[in-house]
Amino acid sequence: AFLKNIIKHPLFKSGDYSTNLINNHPELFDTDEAKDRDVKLLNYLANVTVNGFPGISDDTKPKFETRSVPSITSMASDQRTLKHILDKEGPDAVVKAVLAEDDALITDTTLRDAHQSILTTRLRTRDMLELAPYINATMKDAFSLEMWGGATFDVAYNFLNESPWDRLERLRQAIPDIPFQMLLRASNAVGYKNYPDNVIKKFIEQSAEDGIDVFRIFDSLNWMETLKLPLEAALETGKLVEGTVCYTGDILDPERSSTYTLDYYVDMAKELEAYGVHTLGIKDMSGILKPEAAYLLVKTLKDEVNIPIHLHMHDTAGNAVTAYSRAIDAGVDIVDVANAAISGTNSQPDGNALYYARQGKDRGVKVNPDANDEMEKYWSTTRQYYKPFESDLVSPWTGVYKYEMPGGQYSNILAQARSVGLGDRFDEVLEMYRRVNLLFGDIIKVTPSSKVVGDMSLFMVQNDLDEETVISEGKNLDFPDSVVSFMRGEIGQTVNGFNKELQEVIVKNGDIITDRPGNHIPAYDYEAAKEELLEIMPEEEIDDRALLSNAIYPKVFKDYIINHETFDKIEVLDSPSFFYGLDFGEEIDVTLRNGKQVTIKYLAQGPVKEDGQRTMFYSLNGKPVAVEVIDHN
Ligand code: 3PY
Ligand code: ZN
Repeated sequence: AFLKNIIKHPLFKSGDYSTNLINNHPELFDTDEAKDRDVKLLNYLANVTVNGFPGISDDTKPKFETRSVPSITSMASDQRTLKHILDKEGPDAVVKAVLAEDDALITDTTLRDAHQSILTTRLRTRDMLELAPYINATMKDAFSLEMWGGATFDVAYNFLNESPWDRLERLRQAIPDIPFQMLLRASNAVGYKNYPDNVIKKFIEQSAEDGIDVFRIFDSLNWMETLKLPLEAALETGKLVEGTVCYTGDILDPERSSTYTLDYYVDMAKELEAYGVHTLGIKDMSGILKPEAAYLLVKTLKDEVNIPIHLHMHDTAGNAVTAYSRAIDAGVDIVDVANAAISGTNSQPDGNALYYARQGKDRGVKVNPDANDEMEKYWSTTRQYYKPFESDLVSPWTGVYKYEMPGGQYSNILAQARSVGLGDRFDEVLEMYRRVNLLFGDIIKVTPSSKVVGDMSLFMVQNDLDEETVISEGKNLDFPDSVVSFMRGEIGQTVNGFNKELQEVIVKNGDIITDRPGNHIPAYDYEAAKEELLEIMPEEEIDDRALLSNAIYPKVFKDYIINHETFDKIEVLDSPSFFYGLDFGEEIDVTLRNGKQVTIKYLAQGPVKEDGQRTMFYSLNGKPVAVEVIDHN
């Protein structure tokens, strides 16, 4: 009878809650509790402890430094920010304010592109939220925070078990004073293919409603035809719309390309301006805009267009601070930087480095260097949690000038190459990437067109093909889906058109389109989708957000819903526990979304049973709880 409550057991009290005690007396643990909502957290912890987290191979949980959150000392609460101007007076007033600014402004990308580029987009909402009040208090001079879009949408669902909409909503509450910016891949939205027009429009409306202030919209082939519809939809929201030109080639080197000349960029910029966008984005997704090219491009564009110019670069080659500095000399209005701790290499350059680079110049850059230093401490401790997801690029790589590969792609393609046994031939893959670009007619390479070039490069190296044999033998080959789709015109038309011979062997008997892909995609049937979702979620939860996520990522979204049913609100777990589970005897306090506090302690694990399950023993608020988990090892 004295064993009725394990907490009172002398061995338990003395801290000797050994596996034996627990295994010998499983009846002490209330397994019914496992159905309870809070206990779903235990299901998750048990699972991650036994089976690990996808992409993390360490068996033992590393010891992490204690993370301190900087305290807010001075609150300039009456400062009028661009967010206030946008909300009260609209986007044109923001444009005016930006143009009136002497110094260059910044967009901070730490919450989106920086971690997308160097931590494989794994940064969790919880780690953003903890710093959010400090960000709001200290970054009021910023043009914007890029915190949504790109790959963050699917990765949140797919790998982090959290909703990107929820991230937007919660960050919005915590950061009310700074404009939020998202990256939208034109008609590919936040995905890799063209979506129906009624999905693109609704997605933009919903994003605006939920808190996006600045839409940076680009097309992966710089094709105006696919840009128009999303630009129009975004303009209708009353938010700020950044029409974007992707940069490739080298305007300083006429030998490199007769396509991507200074005139090419000026023409597209003017077209976008005429379309009514508020700012012009120059998106150097690979980080290949050389410093003097940056000067020339910005100087020319400042003469040719009247809207603010916003330059986005990656620091892959190590030259981005110099390039930004030259762009500032030439009059650029806004540049994209990241916090030092998640900056450099294929991420954006460090805002503070740029600040110091501009000292002694007439035009500075509006950053708060002391606040950045404080945040650097927070982010560098945080970055350690994500170490298994770090990209392989740890030092500057000037090879990017030759290969023109976007920031986030290098590590992806390296992983892909390794997975198909081409790890040792990676140099060949890179060189093939350069050649495939030319074979495809010298195209813009950014998501999703960059993936097409990457897939084709791997395919050609793997099959020992070159430019000639790919055409002579192509009829008998099954090309990667992305390549077939691209050659059919399904992501749009390229600047120089398709190579007809190549198109024929790749597409074979399939249809080819030459107009806007959206013209060929039937409208999305939201009613039918709702019916389908009713099978896995309650009606009251099927809102527009759910429908949109399902429209863009049907499988990823449904998997998330099903998983979420099992694990519930695991976003409340701290990242070390989320990625590694708990160590034996480790105790954590968790604040649930409803504000309730729970204390969880990991006591022991049972052996694998015949049915492949293990029993994992925890205490939850002092109460013993056992949960069953399938051991996949
Ligand atoms: C994205 O589309 O996610 C990008 O960051 C492209 O550069
Ligand atoms: Zn980028």
